[in-house]
Amino acid sequence: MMSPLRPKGPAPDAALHQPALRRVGRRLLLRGGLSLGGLGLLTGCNLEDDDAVDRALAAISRANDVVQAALFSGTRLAQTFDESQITDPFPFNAYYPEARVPVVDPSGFRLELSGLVRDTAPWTLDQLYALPRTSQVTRHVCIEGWSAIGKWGGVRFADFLRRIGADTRARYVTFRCADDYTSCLDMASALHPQTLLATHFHDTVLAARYGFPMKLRVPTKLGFKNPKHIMAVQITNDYTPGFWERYGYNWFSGL
Ligand SMILES: Nc1nc2c(c(=O)[nH]1)N[C@H]1C(S)=C(S)[C@@H](COP(=O)(O)O)O[C@H]1N2
Ligand SMILES: [Mo]
Repeated sequence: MMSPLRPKGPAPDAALHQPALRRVGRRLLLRGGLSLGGLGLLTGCNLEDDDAVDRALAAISRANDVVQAALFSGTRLAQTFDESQITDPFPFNAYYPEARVPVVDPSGFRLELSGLVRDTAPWTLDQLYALPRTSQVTRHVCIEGWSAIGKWGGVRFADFLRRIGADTRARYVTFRCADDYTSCLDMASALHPQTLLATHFHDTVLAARYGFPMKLRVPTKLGFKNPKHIMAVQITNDYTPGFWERYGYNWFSGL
């Protein structure tokens, strides 16, 4: 839907899926009873070619994100589950196969902080592990059509943001990861009480394939909005599309 600005690094399968994404977008649109003529009326565009249709669909998709973000309730909780319902084994997913999971050295690790934040001192893992930890059993829903229940533990991200003196009136929190993944989260979702800076999974330190040293667990969002292997956190008013958003996935992607 949006033009594919290729992120650097190895080309993921998504590059191949781009035309498929467009087809899906069109099919959904037409199934929703909107003809191309109707789309033209709605957007005030003359849809004479494929690019014009794609631009119109992209505009609707962006409007959808704005509406979803405006309707998001910062307090409505995602469903939680019993530990007996945990999915075992929990699926692994990334834009590359499991053999290429990044290896992060715990001893040298420092979480970098930047942007609209009072205290940008980097954090060691021991400092992060010493923070008050809560855990939740929630459902992870991947856009690729599977879901799984897991238990994540870590510090409430809202508490962490307050502790570092983040300006919580800023619009976004962006994440840079040890692979070439990036993600950009709206502040309301970052402050949601169930959003965790998760260092633990199933009561042990997060395994490499699940995002060591930490992932952001956001149970109110689709799986791809849960960045693994977080290296750096930035508080900002500037929107930077995340890894999958650059291939057309919707930025808000709430559940
Ligand atoms: N750093 C990083 N984070 C990522 C991804 C990735 O490729 N790299 N994939 C996302 C997607 S699409 C999903 S479904 C989940 C998968 O998490 P899991 O391996 O714990 O199931 O991680 C998300 N976070
Ligand atoms: Mo996903």
